[in-house]
Amino acid sequence: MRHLLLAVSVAALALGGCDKAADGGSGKMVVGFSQIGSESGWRTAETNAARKAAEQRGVDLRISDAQQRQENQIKAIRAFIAQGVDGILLAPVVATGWDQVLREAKTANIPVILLDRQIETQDPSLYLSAVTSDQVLEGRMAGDWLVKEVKGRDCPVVELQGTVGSSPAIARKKGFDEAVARASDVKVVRSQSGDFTRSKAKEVMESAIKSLGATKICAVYAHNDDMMIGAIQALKEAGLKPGKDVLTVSIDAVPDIFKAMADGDANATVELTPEMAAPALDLLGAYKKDGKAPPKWQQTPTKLYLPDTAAAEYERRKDQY
Ligand code: GZL
Repeated sequence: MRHLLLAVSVAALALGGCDKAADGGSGKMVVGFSQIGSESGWRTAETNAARKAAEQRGVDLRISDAQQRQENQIKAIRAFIAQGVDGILLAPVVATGWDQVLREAKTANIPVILLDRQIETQDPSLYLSAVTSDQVLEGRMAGDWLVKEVKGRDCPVVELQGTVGSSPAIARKKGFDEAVARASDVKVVRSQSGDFTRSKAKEVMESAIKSLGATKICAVYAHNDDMMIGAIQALKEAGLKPGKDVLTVSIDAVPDIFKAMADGDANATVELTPEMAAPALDLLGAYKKDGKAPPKWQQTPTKLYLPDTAAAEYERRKDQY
């Protein structure tokens, strides 16, 4: 009988005290952040901004780097659940395959907030809210700029897509296609994933130049600036002048694209703020306090930048990344 009592009291302590176990008695809100990796300058900036936001709010933020693999993100979420954290931030590397593990978080009463990317699910109750930009708008803005820039001239475009199956890659393609569909002269002649990285995008651009012919490319549209930086290297190595012979438009507004614009090697970028964790932690804090569900989507702003402000924008941003 004594053993049974002991077993029951240990179990009760573990269950009842899981919040206590998570914060180790510090009294701080404990949040697990399943981050994708460090595939781009923007991603690294988001991680740094998340650390700063947690510090400013006195939140114990535990960041796990999934190195671009969904299975590592799922493992990290399960570990956060076992630790009994107060909330989970998830930047989902791809849009599908999250229902099971998010159901486990829901069963454990742990709210999940999506950062910078959306998921596809039949059950939106599986996450508390999503802090993201409007990624279709980003693609549309990039396409509208290019259509205006070429003014009716015939313009074959190479598109460097983000990670296959990720919400930004799907949405940014959709938005760009909608914008250029209205202009018969602007046509995507090659569209391939550069996985949001400089190195993969450089390879894809090199093979596009080889197969299409250097003089046949009027513009490059990249789903993020890091891929555009890789493409710019490939274009230069092929003897082309990016920003002049070949127009460029990409997304993120990282310092290096402003440097490229100031050097005359790039033409346009659409801004995406890396400050996604701050609003997410505020939403989480408010929810933990009053239990009122926030709006399902907290949209971050979108803005187009051109070379005329590039030098100043580079100076303003270079220390944030
Ligand atoms: C978009 C974000 C993308 C960035 C890339 O919200 O998920 O992932 O545009 C990053 O730089 O890799």
